[in-house]
Amino acid sequence: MATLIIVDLQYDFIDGSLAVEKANEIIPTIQKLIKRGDWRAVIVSRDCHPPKHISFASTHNKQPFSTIALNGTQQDLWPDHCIVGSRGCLLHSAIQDTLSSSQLNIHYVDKGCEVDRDAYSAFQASSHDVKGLVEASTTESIYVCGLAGDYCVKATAISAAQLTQYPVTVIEDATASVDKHSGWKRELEMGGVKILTSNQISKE
Ligand code: VGL
Ligand code: ZN
Repeated sequence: MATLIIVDLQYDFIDGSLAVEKANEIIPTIQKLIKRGDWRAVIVSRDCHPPKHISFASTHNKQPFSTIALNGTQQDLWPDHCIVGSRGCLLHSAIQDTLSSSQLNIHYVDKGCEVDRDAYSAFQASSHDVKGLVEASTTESIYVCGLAGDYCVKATAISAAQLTQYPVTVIEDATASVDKHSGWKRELEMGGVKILTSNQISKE
């Protein structure tokens, strides 16, 4: 059996300040995946930022969707999003309800909680040791879905492939992306991550 990682299915990425085109279309697909019920573990990540977070363009008086050099790395700048305690930070209620009514072994992990550090990968969550959680669940493989395909899903899948010994697959019809260019898919493949549709994985 496998582990399912559901990345950042929060209102700000669906209909809020950083809405990803067609994000709402992946919700039924993800509900169906949860309802398969045969996951060894389900890890549900949330982007959780304090006000004035380092990734907010407003913090630096810059335009959103730009990049600045900061502490020797490139920091992407976004509209304010997923502020702890706001509606935008909440998981979509349909996903939350489907998770809550399942009998699955669910771990909620929060990332990006420190004001001066951004985190795209669920494996960078400060609330949990996600690698330890996956390994403790005696899983055979890892599937990743959610938002956004070209940012946090990509980063989570690539770190899963780097940090664990399990095969990693991104479920293509259960993710949506900020950028319409498909360069991120090539990056996944170069990172050793497979890309399949939910129908393909149900036949595996
Ligand atoms: C994300 C941009 C900023 C994501 C998080 O979840 O993909 N994107 N913070
Ligand atoms: Zn963020």
